[in-house]
Amino acid sequence: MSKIKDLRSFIEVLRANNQLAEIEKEVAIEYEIGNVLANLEKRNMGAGFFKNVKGHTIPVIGGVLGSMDRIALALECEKKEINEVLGKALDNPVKPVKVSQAPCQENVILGDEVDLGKLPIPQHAPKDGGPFITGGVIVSKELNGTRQNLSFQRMQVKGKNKLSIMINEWRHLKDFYDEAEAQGKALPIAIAIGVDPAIYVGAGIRYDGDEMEIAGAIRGEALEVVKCVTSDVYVPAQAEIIIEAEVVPDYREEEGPLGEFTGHYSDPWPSPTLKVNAITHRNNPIFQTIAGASFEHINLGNVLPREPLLKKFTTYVSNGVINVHIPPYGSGFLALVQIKKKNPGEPKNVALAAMMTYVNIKNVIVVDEDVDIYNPADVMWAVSNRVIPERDIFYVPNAQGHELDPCSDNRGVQTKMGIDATLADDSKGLERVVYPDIDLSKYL
Ligand SMILES: Cc1cc2nc3c(=O)[nH]c(=O)nc-3n(C[C@H](O)[C@H](O)[C@H](O)COP(=O)(O)O)c2cc1C
Ligand SMILES: [Mn+2]
Repeated sequence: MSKIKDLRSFIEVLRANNQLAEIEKEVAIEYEIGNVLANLEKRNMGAGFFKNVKGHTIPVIGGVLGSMDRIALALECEKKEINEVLGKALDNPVKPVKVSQAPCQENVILGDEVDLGKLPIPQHAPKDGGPFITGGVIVSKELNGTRQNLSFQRMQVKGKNKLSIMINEWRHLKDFYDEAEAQGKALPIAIAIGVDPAIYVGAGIRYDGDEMEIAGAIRGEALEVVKCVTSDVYVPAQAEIIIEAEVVPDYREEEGPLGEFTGHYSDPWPSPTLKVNAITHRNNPIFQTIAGASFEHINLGNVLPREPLLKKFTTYVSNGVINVHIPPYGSGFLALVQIKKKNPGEPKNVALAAMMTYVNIKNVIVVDEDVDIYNPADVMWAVSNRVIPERDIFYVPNAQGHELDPCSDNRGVQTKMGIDATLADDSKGLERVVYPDIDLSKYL
């Protein structure tokens, strides 16, 4: 059995592995939490746990899954096994189990007592349009059925019991909401804040079923869900905080701007709104947040959900593929492939396969087995040492990319680029200098 079953137990794991920055100093909800999180990320100093938030009694944690090291801790595997663990989870879903009592309902706030202002909802980036819930997992259920779904949607606070919610195209929540709206009905949903990181990982993945099953598969056991107090949506039992709400039909209101995954601000957007009917929470709850444009945002939305298929597509083209990575510093537009090549043309075929995996993937760099794809310095070293541009770089003009990419047009049309950064077979028989890894604790 996993020792991680909720956010609290994972915080213990982070603490034990020096991946937690514990901040006792009082911090402001406007900009200061976001700024500290961004600076922790730049210096690779762990998740930020803010114990003392000005004007609030609830502590805030952010950046929980902001690095591959912390993701490996969450998935209880080595960094290089992350793709494999997720690929296996997708192939072996484990359905959740219903329970009648749950920690997330230790405290119940209903009706007029509901006040979103009592939750420490941060304003992260300097030009964000207001406080946003960004680290809430939306649990939805189709109106006339039993199918549930997990996803992330940004939500701006618009009142004591009112939020806006941005629901993009090609989302399961959009299917559920469109169906409800066509009948003129509100769609009940719930927002789970602060859960087992396996549930966060599941929520970022597109899967044609209940993503709680993917979270269960990651843990290797059925996860517990409990019925909401005001609806028949089933939510993760160990969540810190649950906001029970409904998406109102036939109404749109502008929300935004917000720092997006490209590292740029998105424009304000007319979005549906949520009416909040209840807030339930554990005793001494912890509020979890994800800063916009942070590595955590990109890891959950672009890296983890896409690496398993990237591995499949590139391996289909070459069985010499060792590992793949979509680094968060590339906004999901860059893919790295590590390969043991047998043919000089192989890296180019592999790069083309990577471009086909997802429209977002624009630039692909293929490296040899001696290059660490989790280390940007090593990748840049390979590009600097092993690339002859006219031989190794190729372009695919007018291909489909992502419309938020600053280098694409409004339909997302753009040029894709492949770089073969593997050492050419005829390259003077050079040998790389390698110092073996050692355990430095013996010396320090
Ligand atoms: C931090 C974060 C924020 C996101 N914000 C939004 C959002 O505001 N609107 C949206 O539609 N998708 C957003 N996404 C993407 C979806 O949550 C993601 O594609 C998810 O897999 C959708 O679930 P589905 O496949 O069940 O529809 C976000 C993802 C992450 C990780
Ligand atoms: Mn889904």
